[in-house]
Amino acid sequence: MSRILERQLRLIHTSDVHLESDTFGSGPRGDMFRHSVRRAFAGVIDVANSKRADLMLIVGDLFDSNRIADDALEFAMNQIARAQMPVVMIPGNHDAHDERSIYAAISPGALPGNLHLILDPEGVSLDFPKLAARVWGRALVEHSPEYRPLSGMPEPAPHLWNIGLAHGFFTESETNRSSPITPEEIAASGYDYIALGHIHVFGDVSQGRTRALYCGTPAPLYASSEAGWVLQVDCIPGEPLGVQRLLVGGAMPGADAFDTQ
Ligand SMILES: [Mn+2]
Repeated sequence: MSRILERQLRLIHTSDVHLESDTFGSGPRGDMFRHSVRRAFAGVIDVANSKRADLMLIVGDLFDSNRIADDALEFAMNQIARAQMPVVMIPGNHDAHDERSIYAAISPGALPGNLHLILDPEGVSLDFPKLAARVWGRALVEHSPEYRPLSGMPEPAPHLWNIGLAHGFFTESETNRSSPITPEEIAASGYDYIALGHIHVFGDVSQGRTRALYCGTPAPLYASSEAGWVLQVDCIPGEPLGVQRLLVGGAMPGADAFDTQ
């Protein structure tokens, strides 16, 4: 029986911003790099607002580490608060939810009202009834070969858009990579969309009827010309998902969007 979905849903999918990297070093040069990453994250929020997205997904590694100064944390939360839609976020391996977790240190009252931060290591589904959407994700605690970002995914719900979030390494063969995600897991999910993070460049690893994509980093520094993008995903009843890459900041006229299908 086909599902009856009447509501369109527009997602903006980002990951791997890596705010506040200390690999840039100290001094003016490091500050300049860190500032450009902050600008990129602000650009992601601008894109989501200008495209009137219904939901934003931040799929891990918003921060480069768990050693983040108060002003940087405040900057990130103020940016998220600027988004005119709900934002669902999971930690990644750089900002893992372990004993040093930056997220554990934030009191829930200090989070922006539109931020749904998933910190449950076993995974949790969040319902957005007005959007006819259910979003599942789990918090990465330890980036290891034993950790499987897609394990424990519940069955998809009928009559809803089923969306998953996962921060890990897509692999078709058995390897010893940490946080592996396999084609079989994606195919078996039955979900409409799995938003992936960890790989810094765009990648389409869709399986069967489930679309699964890496959005790539929006920051201009981590993947040369392949950096600086977010994904817009349009879920339209009765149609294949529409996926577009959008350039953050719009610095290149004429190159701000192209269809990947
Ligand atoms: Mn990562």
